Amino acid sequence: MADFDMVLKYWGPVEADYTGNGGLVLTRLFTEHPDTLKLFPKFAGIAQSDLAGNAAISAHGATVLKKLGELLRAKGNHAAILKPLANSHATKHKIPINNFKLISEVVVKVMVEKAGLDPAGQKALRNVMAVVIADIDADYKELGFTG
Ligand code: CUP
Repeated sequence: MADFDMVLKYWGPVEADYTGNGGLVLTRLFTEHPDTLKLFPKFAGIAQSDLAGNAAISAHGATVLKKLGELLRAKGNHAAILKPLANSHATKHKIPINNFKLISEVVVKVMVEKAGLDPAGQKALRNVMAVVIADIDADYKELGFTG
């Protein structure tokens, strides 16, 4: 089975609560990698202890997971989705590429816990994210952003 389909089998519990799961992903990213919090001016003032209950963080987490869902459903045919995303993350948010690798690992962990993603599914998700990140990286280079 293609990697995209393998991961989509587990997407139900994720999309059933994009906000809750998205909040979990970003809270964990910011806890495990505190420097990533500084990338977001609108989150920078939030104390570590308030991350979990913060509505703005959950809202952005939902955005991230919805975007991932779109990417999975595009099954690799994702240039039209990724270009604008790479563009805004290079020129507006200035998010270095390594952060996409960090958030990918957090998504794997959260999907293990919340959706029971099995080892084959974990490998599939890592493969999907590697392709997505390589494509973002190519766009970054075209834009001259050395993320
Ligand atoms: O959209 C958005 O917002 C993005 C999403 C994604 C993810 C992953 C892959 C692809 C895409 N984001 Cu936001 C991102 C990020 C964040 O938030 C943080 C960190 C890193 C990255």
